Amino acid sequence: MTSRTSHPRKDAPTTPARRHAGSHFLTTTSGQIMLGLAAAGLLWWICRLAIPAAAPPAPPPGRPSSLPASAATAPRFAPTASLSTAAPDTEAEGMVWIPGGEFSMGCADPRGIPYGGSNPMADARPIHRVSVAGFWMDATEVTNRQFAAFVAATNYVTIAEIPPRAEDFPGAPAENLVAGSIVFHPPDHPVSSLTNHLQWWRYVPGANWRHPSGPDSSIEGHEDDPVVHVAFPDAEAYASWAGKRLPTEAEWEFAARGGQAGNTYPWGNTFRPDGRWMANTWQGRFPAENTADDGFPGLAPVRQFPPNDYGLYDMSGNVWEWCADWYRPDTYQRQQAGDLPSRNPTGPDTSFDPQEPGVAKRVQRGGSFLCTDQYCSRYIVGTRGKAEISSGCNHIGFRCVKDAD
Ligand SMILES: [Ca+2]
Ligand SMILES: [Ca+2]
Repeated sequence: MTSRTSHPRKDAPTTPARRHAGSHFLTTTSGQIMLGLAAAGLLWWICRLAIPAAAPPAPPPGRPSSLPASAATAPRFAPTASLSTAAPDTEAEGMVWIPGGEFSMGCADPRGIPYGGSNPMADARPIHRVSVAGFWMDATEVTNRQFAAFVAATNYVTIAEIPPRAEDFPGAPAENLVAGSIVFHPPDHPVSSLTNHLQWWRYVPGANWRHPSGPDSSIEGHEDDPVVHVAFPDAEAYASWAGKRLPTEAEWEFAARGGQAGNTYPWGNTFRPDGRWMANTWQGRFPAENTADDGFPGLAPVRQFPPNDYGLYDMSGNVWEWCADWYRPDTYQRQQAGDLPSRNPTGPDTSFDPQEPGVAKRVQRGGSFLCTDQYCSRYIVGTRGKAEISSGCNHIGFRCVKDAD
């Protein structure tokens, strides 16, 4: 559906694990090729990773500087009606049972609320009623330890580890045909504008899940950190191997809300209740100043912050989490209108992002350790993110779900 996904491919890779990518194989290949071409123009294209393409617009004149969270979130939400489905008798190791039910999905305009940032989040409206069946969900983001077990069992090779092929990009300089991924690299000085994210994103040859910051970095001692540099097909491949699947966006949000209705965060409406840090986000002036007041300047091992009412950790912050749905900004409008189902929704059939027409994107949720009220405040539970499906990054991970047997 994009120039990348339709790029011709003459043969297939031979590693058995590659077959896990299934129908996404062509996408995987072409995406990796693009990642290898680290020219500035392509980097600009690739680096738009679930973050605003430009500085979000300033609040309109006359907007109150601060609204109580209840005023910003409550009016259009209705109570969650959880199903009475008890957890199945069988255990699911490392997973918690999410009972399912009907809930109000979406986000009120968060501008003007504390920690709400300045992005109107229009793609998360209208707030609308959605129902999901019960399911199991990983209590945590998938960790390096878990992903290593998958790779050991399958010899799976992630997109970021595969060098691009010269024949797919005739004329590309050989030095650009290198495997790698996108890494956050903060500038050593404050930036005057947040419109140019090339100021803090770099394509790093040799960066991948084993080497999150580049070839000289390692996951040794970080086994309980969430795995990163996983593109969408990589996450799907892990889920398939584990007998699981990626959550739909509706499942993810139902779970993140923990049975509550209309809260700003998975834990409530106060960003720091009683002064406690509830998620791994960014403190300081983004992107140059990182005070790490929450204890973690970068990734945190999973389970470092309190779980939500369903027992799920890090549903806000730490790493973005891939969802199964294609991204479109009008998905909620179509669901509200009955054009898309509101019962166990799986999203639209195709992707479209007016910021980058023709680029295939899946939904991501929850924000990351880089989220701040100055930029991309998508730790707010009802907000939505999106990313090009073949692009990994050192703040993108995932967790899985599983249906009841
Ligand atoms: Ca932090
Ligand atoms: Ca997360």
